[in-house]
Amino acid sequence: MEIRAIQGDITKQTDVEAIVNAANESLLGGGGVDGAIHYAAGPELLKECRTLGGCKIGEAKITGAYNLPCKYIIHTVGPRWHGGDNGEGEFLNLCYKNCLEVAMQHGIRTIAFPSLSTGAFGYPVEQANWIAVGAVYGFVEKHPDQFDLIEWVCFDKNTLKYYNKEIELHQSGFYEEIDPVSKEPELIALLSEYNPEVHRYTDDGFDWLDDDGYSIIIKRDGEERMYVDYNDGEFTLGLGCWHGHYNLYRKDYEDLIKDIENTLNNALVAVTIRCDGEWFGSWKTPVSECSKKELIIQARETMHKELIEKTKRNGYQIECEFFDKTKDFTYIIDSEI
Ligand code: AR6
Repeated sequence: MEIRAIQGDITKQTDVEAIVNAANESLLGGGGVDGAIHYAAGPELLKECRTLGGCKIGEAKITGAYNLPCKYIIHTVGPRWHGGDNGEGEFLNLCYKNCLEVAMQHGIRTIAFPSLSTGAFGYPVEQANWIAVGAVYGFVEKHPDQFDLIEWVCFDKNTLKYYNKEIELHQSGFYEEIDPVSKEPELIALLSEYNPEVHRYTDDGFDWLDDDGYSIIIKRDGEERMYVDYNDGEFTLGLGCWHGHYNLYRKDYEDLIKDIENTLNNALVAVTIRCDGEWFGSWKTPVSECSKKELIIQARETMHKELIEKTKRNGYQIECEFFDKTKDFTYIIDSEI
């Protein structure tokens, strides 16, 4: 079973039984890949399409392929991009799922997709790629042994680059989920020389933890300095005023371990900005990017417009907190007007 992306013209693919068409609701042809497929398949395709009664966004319908080298064409209608908050992702996901479902029903084992929705329908390819590749990997996981080849035939190099990137991430295990409960001993071992306190939901003040959740706290001179929690499907790392979340993907867990190690080595710094004593946000940064100039740039990136105006008038503070408290420092940024 192979999942891949190649560059080419989908109408010329000879190694698949079916190709997918990025159609519109009428199924009566159009521009882009739809136009190319109708042109290459010949007028008989349009005749068959007329009998189908159109197709809704996210659905898939199958026809013969006529003059094309493959056997079938699966027509689907991708979502038009309206900014991303209008269910575009779900519809795009449905397109891939339904095409594969139809293919499976027809015993099709090799299939080529174009980059659905990323042409005339305006879906940004850097957002369509992870939905598309995720949908295919998700389907294949649920239906193993049903396909021999699923590929994207990308018209241009840039599109190919984005699909390849996502496929590589899936193949490298980036999206594999780790078991957080089995990681508890590993985390405790990593922190063992700092006398970690481990808490569960039965402990006083920890009833916010789930049954399988845990909270590992490191104190220095009696004061909480760093913590690592697993709860509600994610890890949290806290240092001083900053905390960050890490999901259960293997790659994210590796980032968590790196961040813990860097925190313990005082190579990771928690930065907080305050204006008139009020907290306005925290983030983490490597110690190598902690010059006053760099921190001001980072601060500006996190601030909304109103806050920028306020800090210009009243000035602000940038606090840097290390695991080793003695290294903490604060920059006072005077008003800029
Ligand atoms: N082979 C492979 N990919 C192609 C080909 C080809 N021959 N031709 C274009 N592409 P689009 P959409 C790429 O616009 O965004 C039609 O008018 C193209 O570069 O074809 O889903 C329909 O009738 C892009 O990366 O599909 C609908 O009205 C990708 O295919 C509407 O466009 C998709 O671009 C559908 O829009």
